[in-house]
Amino acid sequence: MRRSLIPILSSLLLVPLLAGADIPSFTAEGILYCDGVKLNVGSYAAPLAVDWDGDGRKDLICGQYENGQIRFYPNVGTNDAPVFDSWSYLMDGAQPISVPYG
Ligand SMILES: [Ca+2]
Repeated sequence: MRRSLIPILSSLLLVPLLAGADIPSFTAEGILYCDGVKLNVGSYAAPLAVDWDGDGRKDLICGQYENGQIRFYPNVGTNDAPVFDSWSYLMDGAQPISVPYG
């Protein structure tokens, strides 16, 4: 079963997505947490699940409205049960990457 990340208000939901369905069917699986706190990137979250660090586990990359910065949440759990306990901004040298926003 594929899963999808859905931004809802300022939190993120991880929801199952039925692969191959003409009309996707979503069921709420739960709000994502980071280090025990609701994962919140402010408004207009733009999430993507991808193995960013190459360890075989899908991480969370999430754009945020504020300053157009991009957060990286490494997955320390599994692909079926992701766990996030820290995050950092994606950097370009010493500066956080910032993309146009608004
Ligand atoms: Ca990874």
